[in-house]
Amino acid sequence: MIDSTYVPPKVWTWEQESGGKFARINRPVAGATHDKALPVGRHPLQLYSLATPNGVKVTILLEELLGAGHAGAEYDAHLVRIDEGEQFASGFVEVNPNSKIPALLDRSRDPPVRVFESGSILLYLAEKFGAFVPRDAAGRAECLNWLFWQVGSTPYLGGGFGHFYRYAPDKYEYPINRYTMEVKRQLDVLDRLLATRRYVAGDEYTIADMAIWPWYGGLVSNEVYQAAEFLDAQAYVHLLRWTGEVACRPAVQRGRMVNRAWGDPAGQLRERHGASDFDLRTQDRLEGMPEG
Ligand SMILES: N[C@@H](CCC(=O)N[C@@H](CS)C(=O)NCC(=O)O)C(=O)O
Repeated sequence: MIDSTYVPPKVWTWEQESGGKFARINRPVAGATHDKALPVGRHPLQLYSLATPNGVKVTILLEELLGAGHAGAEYDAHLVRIDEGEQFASGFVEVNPNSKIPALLDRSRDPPVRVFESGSILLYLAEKFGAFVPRDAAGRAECLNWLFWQVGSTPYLGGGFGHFYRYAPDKYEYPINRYTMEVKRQLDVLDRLLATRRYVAGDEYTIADMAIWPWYGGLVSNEVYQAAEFLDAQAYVHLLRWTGEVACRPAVQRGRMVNRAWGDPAGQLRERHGASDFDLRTQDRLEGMPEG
């Protein structure tokens, strides 16, 4: 099947926008586009993010750490509007030269430590607080197997399937088929795994669950790319069981709200600067709930 008659030139040049949802911010070069310092709050950890699945991984872990009593995990979460190019501000580029959310600055160390790439942030925080990574060698290896599986596999889901199925200005059968094949294979990998164990790495809930849930849990519960029907998500029963179980965790419910700037206002906490920031939101939701 031929989708297009495009013949690549000898040397590609950047001449026009390609169209599509994020075409306006896409560039073939790195670096800052403008001078702007990052805001800094009062807590040791400064997070610069947005509640996309990559952002939510980190806010879930921070809320889990705080829920488990690690007071040193207090954080300020600053909203980065990637649709407005804020990831190209000079201050952001200093923390993440790759210009992608999430990015973290640990100001409890001198000099402060920058951490970027969501998988790296999860591991950094889990090691800093000694939590959510098994201590034994076999358990730790299995947890990291799945953490790195997510980091390596999800670009096929996001940049591949999500782009061509949801965001591309025109729908082409060839790339949608190619990436649907791969995404369904990945869903089957997880479904078979979760048929044999409660959590991704075993009996223990770990950073591997926190990395995988926002993407693959989001996909089968129709929150990511609205593709659950297209992918026949109801067939992945073990993945759905785990998705529901993780979704019920209070820290997950808090974490997914942080730096969220779209959708139901009751599910948004655009900036988080303290635990009490959730109280008003919770109140809003409870007031809107039917009683029993
Ligand atoms: N591998 C990176 C991916 C991060 C990423 O792609 N972030 C997206 C939002 S989910 C972003 O900041 N996009 C802005 C851009 O591409 O300019 C990670 O896991 O942290």
